[in-house]
Formats: sequence, C-alpha cells, structure tokens
Amino acid sequence: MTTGRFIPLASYREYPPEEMRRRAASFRADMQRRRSVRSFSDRPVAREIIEECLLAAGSAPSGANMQPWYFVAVSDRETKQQIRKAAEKEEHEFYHGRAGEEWLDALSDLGTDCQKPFLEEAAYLIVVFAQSHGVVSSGRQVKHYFVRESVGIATGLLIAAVHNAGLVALPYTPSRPGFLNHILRRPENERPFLVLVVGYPADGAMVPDLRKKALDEIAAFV
Ligand code: IYR
Repeated sequence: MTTGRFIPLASYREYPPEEMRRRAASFRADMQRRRSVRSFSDRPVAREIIEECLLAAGSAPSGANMQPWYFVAVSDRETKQQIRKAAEKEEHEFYHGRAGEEWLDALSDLGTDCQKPFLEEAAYLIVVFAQSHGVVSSGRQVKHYFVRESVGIATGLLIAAVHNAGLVALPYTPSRPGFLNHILRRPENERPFLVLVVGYPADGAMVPDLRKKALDEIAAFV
C-alpha cells in the first residue's frame, strides 16, 4: 500500500535521439577529462560553489530515501592543520608496516606517501560521513538501508559536480579515519566515508599517466 503523496513527473525532459546521442557523448568526454589531483593551489574557493556541489550530491537516490550522508566542508586553516597532522600520523604507520607489500605495490604508480600537504593547501576538505542509522529529535533511532551504496552514489555526484564547476578534487581515504569524528565533533552513528579534497590545481600540477579500462573490459551487453 502506498501511503506517500505523489506529484506529476514535471522535471523530466525528453531529447530527440540525435540530441540525446550528442549529450551522452559530450558528458562522457567531459567526465573523461576529470583527473584526481594531489597538488593543490591555496587559492580560495567561494563557499557558494561548494554549497551548489553539496546540493547536487544531496540529490542522490538512497535506500528508502533516508539520505544517510552528512558533509562537513572545512576551509578553516587550523582545522585543516589538525586533520593533516592526525592523517599523517596514521599514514606513517600505514606506509611503514600496516599496508603490507602487496598494497604498497598496487599504489606504486600513484606516487603516494605519508606526506599529505594537500590537506592544508587545498581550499576545502569535504569530509563525507555515512550514517549507520538516523537519530530523530526524540532520540529514537531510525534504520538506514544500503548505506555504503547510497553514500557512494552521493559522493560520485559530488565529484562530478566539483569537476563540472571547474575545480579539481582528490578522493582521499585516510587509513583509520576515526580521528575525523573527534576533530569535527561528529556523533558515533556517523563513520567517515572519505575526504574529498577540493580546490584549484597547483601551477604546473602533474598527474600519473593512468589508463582507464576500455568499454569491452568494463561492460557487456546481453
Ligand atoms: N590512504 C593512503 C593509501 C592509499 C590507498 C589507496 I586504495 C589509494 O588509492 C591511494 C592511497 C594514502 O592516501 O596515501
């Protein structure tokens, strides 16, 4: 039984097939220009741009529409410093033992190490939290469904929105990210999902020469 209110699908736009093809190809080409960047300029970014990107992320579909995400957009210098310090401590342990040889080998093309200067240099660190459950004002817990899938989709939209705005981003997944709850004072029902580092690229920024899989490697038509 449906108990919710329904409204007409007024927002849908159909395009003629030729235009559809053009739009699909043009979006594909634009997304293929996106690169994860690890060297950032300290040029500031207007808060309104980040707000628009967060609203785009918040439009994502989610399990039972629970929207189990929370974003903390950090531009405060001291907070970024604290995050960098805590992240580098964890990464030092990761790169000097916890990772193991196979994992370090998989990362070797990326040129990463335990130094994370971008956490201080980039204009914004958008810390994405996944809520294992919700808490309503009475303190009652509300179940969330398909949390990682939902937050993953929202984060994908956020990455696309940042790219579309003309900024660069790095999805940074700190090893043992629990320090983010402490620094940002987020409750225990929220787990850090990733940090999206956002800003302008540094002058002369370099990126690894990576290849994306071809269509026949990532998809089948049956
Ligand atoms: N968190 C570490 C290691 C790391 C892990 C993966 I998987 C990457 O794709 C890249 C890095 C770091 O950020 O250096």
